[in-house]
Amino acid sequence: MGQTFRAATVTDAIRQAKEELGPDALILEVRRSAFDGGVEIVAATGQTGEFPVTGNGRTGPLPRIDALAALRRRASRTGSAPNGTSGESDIGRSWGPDDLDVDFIRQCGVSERLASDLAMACGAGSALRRHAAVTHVLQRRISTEDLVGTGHERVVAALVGPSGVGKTTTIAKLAAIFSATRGRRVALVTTDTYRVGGIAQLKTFAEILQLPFYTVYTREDLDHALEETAEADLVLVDTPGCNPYDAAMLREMRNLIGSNTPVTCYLTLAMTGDFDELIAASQRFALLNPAGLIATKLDETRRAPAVIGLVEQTRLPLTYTCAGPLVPDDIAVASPAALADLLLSAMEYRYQRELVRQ
Ligand SMILES: Nc1nc2c(ncn2[C@@H]2O[C@H](COP(=O)(O)OP(=O)(O)O)[C@@H](O)[C@H]2O)c(=O)[nH]1
Ligand SMILES: [Mg+2]
Repeated sequence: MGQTFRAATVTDAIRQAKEELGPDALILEVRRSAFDGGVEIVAATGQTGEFPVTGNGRTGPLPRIDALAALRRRASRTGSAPNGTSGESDIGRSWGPDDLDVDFIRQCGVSERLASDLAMACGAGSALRRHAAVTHVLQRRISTEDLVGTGHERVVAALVGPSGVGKTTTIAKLAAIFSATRGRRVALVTTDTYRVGGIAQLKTFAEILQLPFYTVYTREDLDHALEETAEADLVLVDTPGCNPYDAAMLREMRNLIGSNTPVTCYLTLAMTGDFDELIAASQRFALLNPAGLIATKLDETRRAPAVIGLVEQTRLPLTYTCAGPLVPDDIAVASPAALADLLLSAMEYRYQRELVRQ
């Protein structure tokens, strides 16, 4: 196991590692820090025999070992080669996207054209070039943006979505990160007065983080809470799980937070769901006019690239991705590079599985 060092630049992080572990420190991994835009390196003393093969996939690790290329070569030698090139080497396959890669990406809900461009990019020569090529394609075709800008304008954001997708957990993660590490004044509001324990869940986080907390039953309550929290830079509004097919509940929610209020809604969806259902839910939640998407439970699926299809189809910018329940660690700002990591790790997993099946 290595030790993690965080700093603004790689040089600074390496200096820290060498001070701590000695001049022979081995740098095992370099990755972007998901939140403060700095870097993290994992280093160990020179004598260690341990060597982690991949990063956690969430914070944009730079791949050191080209596992995907190795797996593709083995898959092609053992007969499951794409484009009918079984038994041939990689040479001669660079002229077009790999059909199996296109199929896999299409199955994640991505359009034929984007899947083809992504699969083509996945064929790039080295792991780093592949990552750069996929990131480049995503940069042009998929929009991502942070819910809170770099300025200090006040943001009032409500997380809306079906039940159990992780709205309350994500609010706790955002509240912890923005108040503790980004120094923002955060206030919490809940409108989840339906479910037993709905209020208590967020109230507990508010107490732990020592943040102002308001429970809102009516539009007047909300106006009052927003007045009371006028000093806060970020007000996070939790909402009850809403059945996308319950039109009355959606309207009720729109009347509370979705119309003539300074609240911006973010649609939160768990990526474990069936893709068509996710699209249907996003169409139903359009009533609340969401400004962006938050994708959760990416850790519980092997079809994580579905998030690319979802962003492509809904045309909503992706703000955050969550890949685990831990507060506040399991959240990352969405970016084309992070989505490229997701896609490439899912492809790697697919190749590994194919090899095991043979
Ligand atoms: N594996 C995993 N679990 C999550 C994630 N986000 C939330 N959860 C869990 O999902 C469950 C429901 O979360 P909750 O925040 O109460 O959902 P809500 O009904 O949308 O507010 C809880 O057990 C959370 O710990 C995630 O990204 N990955
Ligand atoms: Mg909740």
